[in-house]
Amino acid sequence: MLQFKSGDRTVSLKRPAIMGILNVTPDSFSDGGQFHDLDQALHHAESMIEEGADLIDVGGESTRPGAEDVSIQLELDRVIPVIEALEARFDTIISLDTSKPQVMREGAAAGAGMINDVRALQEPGTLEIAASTGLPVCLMHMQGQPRSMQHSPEYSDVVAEVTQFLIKRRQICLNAGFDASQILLDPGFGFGKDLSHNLALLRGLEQLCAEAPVLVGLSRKRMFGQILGSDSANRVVASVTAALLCVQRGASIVRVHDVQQTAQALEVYRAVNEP
Ligand code: 7PM
Repeated sequence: MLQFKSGDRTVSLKRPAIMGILNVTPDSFSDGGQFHDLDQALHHAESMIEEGADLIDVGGESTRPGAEDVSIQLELDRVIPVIEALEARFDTIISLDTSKPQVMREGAAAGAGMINDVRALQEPGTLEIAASTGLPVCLMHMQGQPRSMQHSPEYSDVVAEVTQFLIKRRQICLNAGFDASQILLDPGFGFGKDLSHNLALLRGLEQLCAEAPVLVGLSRKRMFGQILGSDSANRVVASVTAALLCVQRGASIVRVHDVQQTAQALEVYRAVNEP
């Protein structure tokens, strides 16, 4: 599986790819209204593309620990205009971060090129709808739900359990009609995992990478505040380091906020590994 296709666009997975995280939560400090938010999002996306993002991840539901659910209409209102505008302006594949079937359907119609589901297509209706879009999908592991997942995550063998879960979900997607090359797996760093779980997953990432192309998201996560021993506001260097460690273990796509810095690290990685 050296590439995945999205319509007429292809992302080569021979080299690690960068997915830039686009913030589309409304700007509460401005009274500029929806146009202002959309304009901000487009500028942000444009900079990430210039800095080297191969994909842009658009999400209208906050999955941060403790977050409450967002209504279908609110999620659609946040993401659809952004997807339409990105699709009209850029060639970059748009990844849609959602767990709702209606948002998957309308997002695909608006031009999304990939579905990123932190609930791994387990919500009612999502497996069928996602399969019907024909788009590639990222299946992520999460223990519990965002509201309470960090309360006391427990595993007997976190690497084995996460890997087994993802292999099972992947098989269910294959049965539903997905092509093997259209399925990415993601261990879900920080989603119902404490620091020791996150570190074990990173350490053992090769096991998952042996199964399918892997996407990882560690960017600016709390685990770095814990490692650095302070609630360090600046987690960029830590995040880039961890992204590189994942790529060394075989990750195909890194989902990041800091595209330019990650792109520089991957340039060095490539220069060493592709003489
Ligand atoms: C607070 C904590 C805010 C965590 C936001 C987050 C992933 C994802 C997210 C991931 C995939 C973030 C996360 N994380 N999708 N969505 N993998 N596939 O850092 O690790 O943006 S939300």
